[in-house]
Amino acid sequence: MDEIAPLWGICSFDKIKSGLIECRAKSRLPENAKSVIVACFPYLLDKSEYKNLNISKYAVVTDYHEVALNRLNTACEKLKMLYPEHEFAAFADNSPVPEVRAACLAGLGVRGLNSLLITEKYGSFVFIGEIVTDLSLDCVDADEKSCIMCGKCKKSCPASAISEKGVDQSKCLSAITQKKGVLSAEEEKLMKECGCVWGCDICQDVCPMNKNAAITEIEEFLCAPAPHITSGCGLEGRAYEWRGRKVIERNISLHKNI
Ligand code: B12
Repeated sequence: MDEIAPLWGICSFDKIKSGLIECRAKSRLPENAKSVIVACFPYLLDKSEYKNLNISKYAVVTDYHEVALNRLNTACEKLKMLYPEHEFAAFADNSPVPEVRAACLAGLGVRGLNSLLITEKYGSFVFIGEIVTDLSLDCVDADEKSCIMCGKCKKSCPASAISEKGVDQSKCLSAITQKKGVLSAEEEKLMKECGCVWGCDICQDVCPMNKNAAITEIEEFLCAPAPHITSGCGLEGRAYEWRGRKVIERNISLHKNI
């Protein structure tokens, strides 16, 4: 697994079973799932790669769904050769697994007030992916811990989406940038003020636990950064491709009118 991801751990499926997310991918879960191998894929780049940044840092690198799934599927193939009678299914993001929770249980970090996993080495700038298997593995099953609760993310969120109850998805600016159709005047104003065409990093950028976050060593992320998107630019292989051109062009046009 060390070749697949620089940070990984294992939690038992039983611990997350009650919080599974309803989605199409749920049908791929192995019957009798017992363990979840959770992997973190750090994505922070050197500051010099963020010149003229107009999208969230997670979207600057090659689409993480592809990168994480390629790597995790390679691991699944190897595991299947070692344990042919067992099932291994890889997921990343589009997953029934509540990934932040699973990562905390696997001992990979703590849950931030901003609801994100914060790791010691890479801060919260990691993607999460996992392999669910019916093989019984030694599980960490750590106690879920919270961040230092300084409240900076809550205070800095321009949409007041963060509270002790969690993140209000209907308010979160990252979700607004993904919305289809016509935005409300309030939503447009927020987007214009923040100047981000896709996603939002404010709650991560102000987090003191991210101060010394290490840069990624993942080749696929280092090789083709695209920090700035413009009208008509290619969407292929990027994390925002799934949302389609209409939404991206609408967001870009909002920033032209500032
Ligand atoms: C829906 C979703 C969103 C929504 C809603 C986010 C939200 N916070 O609710 C929107 C579109 C807004 C969003 C935005 C972002 N997202 Co998102 N998102 C998801 C997705 C697909 C599902 C999350 C979910 O609904 N989980 C269900 C809930 C119930 O799970 P949970 O929060 O763990 O639930 C438990 C908690 O409620 C827990 N609990 C809550 N508080 C506490 C506190 C304590 C102390 C304890 C013990 C327990 C606890 O009890 C529940 C029971 O299980 C996940 C992928 C996945 N499959 O998990 C990615 C994911 C969380 N997103 C990710 C990312 C990168 C982002 C953005 C940073 C992208 C960006 N830059 O714009 C932003 C961050 C915004 C933010 N601060 O949350 C990453 C996070 C990586 C990390 N380091 O944590 C994930 C894991 C995707 C991935 N594979 O990497 N996202």
